[in-house]
Amino acid sequence: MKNSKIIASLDLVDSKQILDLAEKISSDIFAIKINWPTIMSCGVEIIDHLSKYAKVICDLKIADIPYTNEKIAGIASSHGAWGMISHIFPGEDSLKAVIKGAKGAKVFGVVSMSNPDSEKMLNGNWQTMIKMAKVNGIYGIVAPANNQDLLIKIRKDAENLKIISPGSIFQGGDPLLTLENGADYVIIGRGIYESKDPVEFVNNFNGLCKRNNLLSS
Ligand code: BMP
Repeated sequence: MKNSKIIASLDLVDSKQILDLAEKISSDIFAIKINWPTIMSCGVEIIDHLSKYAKVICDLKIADIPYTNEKIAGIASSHGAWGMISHIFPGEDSLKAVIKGAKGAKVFGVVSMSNPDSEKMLNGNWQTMIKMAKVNGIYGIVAPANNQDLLIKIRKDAENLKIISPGSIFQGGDPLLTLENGADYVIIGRGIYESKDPVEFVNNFNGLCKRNNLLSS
């Protein structure tokens, strides 16, 4: 996998379209993220197929009781997921069950979201959720690319946790600024798969990162 800061969110519902796009861009991105619409439309095997091209992060936003969480995480892991996204808000027992079910796959916890109304509910609790992420030793967290003030605060508090950031381009965030403000990777969906030339898009963005000293080589 390429030295890239891009996690491509291939939020499509046609297997062939997703696999064709994965084949084209996989050498120029860090990872692929897929979500519920994709898995429900293409079947869970889409994780196995995509894993041949790139690291796959399953955006499952796991938020159930521990018994169910462990099963969800276990299924994603058994199909080759490199990582998965879980909610943290249901509590520590539920998060621990995700970690157990993930069997070594990386767990990313949601500590804030990019939709405007998350400011009214979820985002105010980011510090508590980061604390829980650290105590339980998960790999990373999700923080918004379209709320730089919040992202900067989260970066300061997150220490070694990796930050992956959605909310660029179609949701108003600037992906380069997001990396400059401390996100480790930007999650980009429509900006890639709705662009005229996704390969050109990812190459241009990798070039921009390089020129801004955000990539080591
Ligand atoms: P897009 O770049 O097309 O806006 O896609 C962003 C992706 O990140 C979508 O899959 C969305 O579900 C996800 N996402 C988000 O936009 N905001 C969040 O706070 C958390 C997400 O996982």
